[in-house]
Amino acid sequence: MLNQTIDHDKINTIERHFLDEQQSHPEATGILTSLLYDIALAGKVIASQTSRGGLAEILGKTGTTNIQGEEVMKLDELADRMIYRLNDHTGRLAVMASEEQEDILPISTRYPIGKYVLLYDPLDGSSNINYNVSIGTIFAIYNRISENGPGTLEDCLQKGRNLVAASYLVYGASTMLVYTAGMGVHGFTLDPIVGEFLLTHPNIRVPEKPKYYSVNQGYEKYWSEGIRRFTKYLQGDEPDAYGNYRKGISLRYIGSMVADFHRNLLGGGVFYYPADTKDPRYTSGKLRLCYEGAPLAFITEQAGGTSSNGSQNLLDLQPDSLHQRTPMFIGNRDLVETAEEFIRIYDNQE
Ligand code: AHM
Ligand code: MG
Repeated sequence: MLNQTIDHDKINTIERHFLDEQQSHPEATGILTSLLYDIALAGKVIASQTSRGGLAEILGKTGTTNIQGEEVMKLDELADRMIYRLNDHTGRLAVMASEEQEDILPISTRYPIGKYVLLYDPLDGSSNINYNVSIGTIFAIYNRISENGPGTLEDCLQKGRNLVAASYLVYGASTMLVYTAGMGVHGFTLDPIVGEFLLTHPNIRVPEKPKYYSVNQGYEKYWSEGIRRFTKYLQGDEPDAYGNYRKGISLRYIGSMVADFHRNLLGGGVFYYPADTKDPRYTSGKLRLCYEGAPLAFITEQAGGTSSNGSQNLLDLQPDSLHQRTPMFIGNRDLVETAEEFIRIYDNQE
């Protein structure tokens, strides 16, 4: 139950917030608003499943591997199917694509075709599922670029710059949904009793002073010279290109990018998953441009931060394939730019 002392005039539900934003676009048809609401609903359903964890006997491996060659957990499949099913019949989408599926996901001919394109990572950080550690979901929404008929692969392979909206949910101690539709970044916390997302973090801005760096330091031996020195710089042990040292910042690494990203968005910092110089599978890093990089890059930029693959803004990269991987640096602008500088100087990368 909501606390009786709360001023109800100030309670902003996610629906009310979406509608308010829609009103500042007189040309808006309301379809995007409805689509965002569909996403919030999918998030609520997934949150209810993740919070039940082992109780619902949904943990454990299914014995199959996904397109990335990783083991698929039951909860991943559930989230994947849930998002598709909640969105395939609404008439708002032309096509979908999921990190768990090899090809684009067409809309059945039984249903009307819409004008938007939805890409999603149904459960990010799935290696953490069995340990009751925070995981998340990421959504990317584009306008279709094909003229008519069923949506195409080309509709899904757009630069992040074309994003209309992006959102993630983090299933942590509480469930939060954070989104941007190009008018700032806003965060909502799920009230599990009322079953509604309430606005708790309006207009999120990356704090100017970063607190954290987030990277899997266990892979240090696979890093390039530039990444190694950049990390030392973050620890306060290496000067930047101008000979300046910074005060060391704390390392925090959960291993669920959404959760690591979320903490750094609110606390300030940089998350990076660099290229691996030894493992041929990860020479472009591990994370996926379309499902993870681009949507979080859009959110960061809207919050005053930036992103890079080491030399270029993630939003400017044209994906060639749905599951393309990319090295990723994301967070406070000065730290991301300093990472680029180290890479330029020590790894001769332009
Ligand atoms: P996933 O989408 O299959 O869960 O993989 C992505 C995850 C990210 O959430 C996280 O940042 C990264 O993989 C962790 O990888 P590692 O264990 O190599 O540090
Ligand atoms: Mg992922």
